[in-house]
Amino acid sequence: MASRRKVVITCAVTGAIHTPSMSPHLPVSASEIAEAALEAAEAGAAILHLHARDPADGRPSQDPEHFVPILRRLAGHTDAVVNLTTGGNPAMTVDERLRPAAEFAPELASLNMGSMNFGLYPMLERTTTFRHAWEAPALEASRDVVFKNTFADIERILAIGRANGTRFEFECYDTSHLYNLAHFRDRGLVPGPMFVQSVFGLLGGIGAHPEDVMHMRRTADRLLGDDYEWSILGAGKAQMPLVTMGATMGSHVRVGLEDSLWIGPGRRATSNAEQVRQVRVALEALSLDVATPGEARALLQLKGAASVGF
Ligand code: KMH
Ligand code: ZN
Repeated sequence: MASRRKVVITCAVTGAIHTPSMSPHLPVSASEIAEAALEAAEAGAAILHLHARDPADGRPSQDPEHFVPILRRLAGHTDAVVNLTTGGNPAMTVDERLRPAAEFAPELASLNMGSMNFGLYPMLERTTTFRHAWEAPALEASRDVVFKNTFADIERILAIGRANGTRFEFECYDTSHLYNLAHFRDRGLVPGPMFVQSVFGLLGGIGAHPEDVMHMRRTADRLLGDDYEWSILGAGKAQMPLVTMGATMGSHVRVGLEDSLWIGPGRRATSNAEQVRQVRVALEALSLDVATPGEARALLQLKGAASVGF
């Protein structure tokens, strides 16, 4: 009998989209981020997608110094795969964004597959009181920021992976990003299996309608054949409906407070682990098995935790 498909749960723990005032449950300090990540792994996340924040005021930071205490706490305390962001915050330079992946040589790093608008400013309508002076201007500035991921930028980050053995979570926010990924695959710069994270419902990317999910899936199948592992995330309120839809169609799933602060209509998630537990219940109700970190490593052909630089 064929073995049952294993679904890899990624938890994106803090991110750069939400600001500290948007939820009292968003981890901000290094110890909060590390504890939230450990709890998410305990709940069933095989992959931990990590950003860091400046402890002074909670702003997103790609300074490797801000990752060190998080990575130290995780090393030896969880078997989960560590996935470091190279997206950082859309307003940062690519030089800043790639530093943690270059320095710490994680098993996985995110790689955003095209330049795009990245509209966070509608969130200003939902939060009116901010604790830190940087928060509202950062959201407002997203009206006029291009999240820069040119072919040259992508090539640079791919070269880091070739040098240090890091593989990538290819973040695809629209069908054009799948074409970009196929382009790099055709040039021999991206070995399979490609881990494709389809991102739905971010302002500036594809929407979160089921037709959008179907179209991304069909396009990925056509361009990438069977040389990819498909994962799905929905931003905000689209999170749980979309990952459930994706899982029934053969995807892996990503949840976490980076992508949504919610656990249900009008109800804030109290932790990353709560979202992991909720998606786990949904997967098990669909008779789908959750992958262990070891199974995720085998599926994605990762180098292993013994080969990271932290
Ligand atoms: N929050 C995701 C939609 C990255 O870290 O490279 C974007 C993201 C980017 O995860
Ligand atoms: Zn991220």
